[in-house]
Amino acid sequence: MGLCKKLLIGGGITALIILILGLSLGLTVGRRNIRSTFFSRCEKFKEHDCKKLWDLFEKAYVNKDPCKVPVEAYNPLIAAAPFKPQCNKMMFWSKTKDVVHGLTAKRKDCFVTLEDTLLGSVLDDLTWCGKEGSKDTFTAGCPEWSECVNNPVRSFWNRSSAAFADVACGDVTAMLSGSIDTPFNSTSNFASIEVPRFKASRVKKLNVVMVIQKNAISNCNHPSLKNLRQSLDTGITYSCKDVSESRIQECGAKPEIACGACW
Ligand code: DVN
Repeated sequence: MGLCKKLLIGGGITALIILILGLSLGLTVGRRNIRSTFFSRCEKFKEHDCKKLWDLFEKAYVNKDPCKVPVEAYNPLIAAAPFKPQCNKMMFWSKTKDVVHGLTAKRKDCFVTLEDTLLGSVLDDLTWCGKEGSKDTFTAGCPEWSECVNNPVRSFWNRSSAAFADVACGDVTAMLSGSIDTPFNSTSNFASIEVPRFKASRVKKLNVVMVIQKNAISNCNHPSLKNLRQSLDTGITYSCKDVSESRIQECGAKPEIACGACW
C-alpha cells in the first residue's frame, strides 16, 4: 500500500480517536459542571447534606430513557428537602422570570420564589438527562422542553412547582406579563399546576402584579384574568395591580421601601 494511502488512513484514525476522546471528555466535563454547580449552589444554603441530595437527584433520571422520567421520580428528592411555608412572602410568576428574580435577588425580606429555595436554586437554568445503559448525567443532547412531557427537566419543574404551591399560605403574589396577549394562559405551569393548589384553608389572598413594560398590550382588565379569578378556590380573595417595570426595579433598588409599599 502506497505511503500516501497509509498516511491518509493513519490521519483518519487519529482524527477519529481525537473526536471520540473529545466527545467523552465533553460528556465528562458536562457531568462535572452540573455537579459542581449543584454543590456550589447547595452549600450556600448550609441546611442540607448536598451529597445526599445529589444522589437522590441522579436516581430520578440516570440510566433511564430521557422521555420516561415522570414527575414522581423526584418524590424522594422533594421529601429530602421539603419546601417550607413562607406565609405572605411567596411569589409565583408566568413569563416574567427575569423581572421577578431581579426583584427577589435584592428583596429576600419581601418575596421568595421557587427558584430562591434550595431545590429551585440548585437546578435553575440547568439542563440534564440520562440514558438507558449509562450511569452518566448528560447536559447535552437532552430532550427539549416540549419534545416529550416526561423529560427530566420538565418533570422536575412540574413536580417542584406543585410542591411549592402546596405550601403557599397567607397573601400570595403572582407576577404576570402585560407584554403578552394572554397574561393568564391556561397551559402555563402557573395556571395548570400552581393555582389549583392554592387552598383557602391556607391562602387568604392572591395579589396579581401585572408588569407593565413599554410594549404593554395587556393589563389587569384582560379577560384571561377573569378565568384566573374563577379558578381560585372559594374563599381566596383577589386583587390585581398594573405596575410599571421601573417601579418594580425601584422596589428592588431601595430596601427602605417597605414590602407592602412596593406597589
Ligand atoms: O410560578 C412559576 C415558578 O414557580 C415556576 O416553577 O413555574 C411558574 C412559571 O411557569 P409558567 O407559568 O409556565 O411560566 P413560563 O415563563 O412559561 O415558564 C416557566 C419556566 O418553564 C421557565 O423557566 C421556562 O424556561 P425559560 O424559557 O425561562 O428558559 C420553562 N419553560 C416553560 N415552557 C417552556 C420552557 N422552557 C423551554 N421551552 C418551553 N416551551
